[in-house]
This record gives sequence, structure tokens and C-alpha cells, in this order.
Amino acid sequence: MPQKKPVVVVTRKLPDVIETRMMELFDARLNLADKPFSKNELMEAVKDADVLVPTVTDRIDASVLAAAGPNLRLVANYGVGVDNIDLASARSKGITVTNTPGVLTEDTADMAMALILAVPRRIAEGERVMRTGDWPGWSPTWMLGHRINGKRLGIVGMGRIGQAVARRARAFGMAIHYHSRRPISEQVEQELEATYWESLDQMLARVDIVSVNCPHTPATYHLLSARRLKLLQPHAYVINTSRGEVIDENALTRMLENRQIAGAGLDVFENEPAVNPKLLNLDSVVLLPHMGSATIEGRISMGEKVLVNIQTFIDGHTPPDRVIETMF
Ligand code: 8YV
Repeated sequence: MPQKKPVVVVTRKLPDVIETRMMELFDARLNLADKPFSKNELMEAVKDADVLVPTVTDRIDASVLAAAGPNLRLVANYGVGVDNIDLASARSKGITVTNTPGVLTEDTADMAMALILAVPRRIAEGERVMRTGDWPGWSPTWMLGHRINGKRLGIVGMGRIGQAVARRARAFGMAIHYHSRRPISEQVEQELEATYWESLDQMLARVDIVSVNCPHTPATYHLLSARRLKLLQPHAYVINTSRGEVIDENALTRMLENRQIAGAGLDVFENEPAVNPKLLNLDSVVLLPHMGSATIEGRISMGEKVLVNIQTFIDGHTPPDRVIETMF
């Protein structure tokens, strides 16, 4: 007797090729209209699902997990960050959680590097001038930014993405500094000529550009607090391609408004899709709509990871990207 296909609820529209495979393998409930689920819709969806495939826009909190029916055994997140999922509740209910690490490292690091270039070199500002027809013509002293080469980059969180940012920044002649829970291997540290700071405070006070590349966890919430942001030098720039919650966005905005730091490049925000409106008025910031991993190649690879995680789990094995709370 052929086995009944597992019910897999996918909360957002995914690349066609991934959805097609989902339909072939599973009893997939797709969201072709791509309308984000409300909390009630999520609670309804988990009642009959065997597997839930959420994204960063779904909060899978304790109340959603409490509404889950007995069949829900796997939450296969489409994304590497799992701060949208209450991991402790999932564990206590015996629900396995997986994510999609590795496949969005290079794309996210590219975006961080793009912002590291865009902010000090005023790329977005220059582009705006062209579009408004306000270019007065070349002048030796107009639209001057700051050089990247020779500057110190302080990376907060030296995991896969942090290291990928460091490799790029090295190629642009930057000196790599980093703060992480633990130092990276000596070999990689030497290869990157990187300087480890156990004290984040000490590192922040000494670097020219800060790049946030750590996950958002209870321990990293507002890691860049108002107090820590004040340690930055007035010429410093802050780049964030990780999660908005790692930086106190209001404190950052105040410092930018008061020119206590030179600028910021932000791909992520504390209350997405809302953005502190004061940021919109500042020429010293480059704002992007959470598009760090937004390449078609990356999104297909993320989907392939989700497919493998689900199939492996259904086959009775430990899925390759099982999330263990202590990893975060
Ligand atoms: C994804 C991300 O777009 O994977 C992550 O953690 O932040 C993004 O790049 C998003 O999470 C998809 O759910």
C-alpha cells in the first residue's frame, strides 16, 4: 500500500521549481497568493499539518505551537535565522526544527560588502542626485566620501557569514577585527590576518566600520545598545545585514541624526517592514528591504535544503540541518 503523503504547509510563495517538487513529494499546501498568514491562519494551519515551512515573516511562538495538532513533528524553516521560532516550546513539544545554513552565506556577505562600499562612498546619495536632475557637474570638492582601503572593519559575529565578509573586505584592503563568542581557528585567523577582541566594547571604540553578522538570540538582542553605540568613533559607520533586533534602532537613529556617527547601511530593521521614519530623512544612511539573500540561486538552494530536511525527516533520519538551541 502506498503511504499517505505528509501534509506540508508552506507559508509563503517559493520559487516555482521548489513548489513543483514539494507538490510531487508531499501533500503540499502552497500559498500561491503569497499573502502572509495572520496569527489565526498560522494556528489553523498547524492543526492538520505534518510539517510547517515558515519564513522570517511568520512568528512561530508558543501559542502557535500550542495550537498544533498531534501530527506536527517538523518545522522546516525557509531561512537560516530561527529567531522567528520559539525553539524551547518546539523542543518541549518534541517538534524538530531545521533551517537552511550555508547556501545564503555568499549572497549575504556580498550585500554586506555592497553596503560597506555604498555608505562611505555615498553611492545611493549620488544615484539620487542623478535621478532628481540635480547634478551641478563635476567639482573637485563635491560629493566626497571616505576611502575603504586601509580602514579597520569590526565584525560582530564571526560565523560563516562574518568570515565571508572578512574575505571580501581583505580584498578591498581593510584590516579585519572581530568579536565572537569564541575566536575562530588559528589557521583562518592567520589567513584573514584578523584580530580577535574578547571585549566588544574595546573593539567598537577602535574600528572605522562595524558589520553585524551574528544571529539574533536572547543574548544578542540590542547587543549594540545605546551605551555601546556611544563607544563608536564619530567617523564610524554601522552596517547590519543580520537582524534589526541586534541594534537598538532608535538609539542608532538618534546618533545618526546628531552626527555622533558618520553613517549606516541597514538591510534589516527591528520592526520589519516598519522602519524608523527618521531614518528616511537621513542622507548618511543606505536602507535596503531585507534583501541580503535575495538571489534566485540562493532562494532555490534554500528550497532544496528545505526539501532534503523534510524528506530525510520523513524517512526516519535526523535531518542535516537540525537546529539545536545551544547552537544559537
Ligand atoms: C531570508 C534571512 O530571506 O535566512 C535568513 O535568516 O534573514 C533571510 O536572508 C529569510 O530569513 C527567509 O525566511
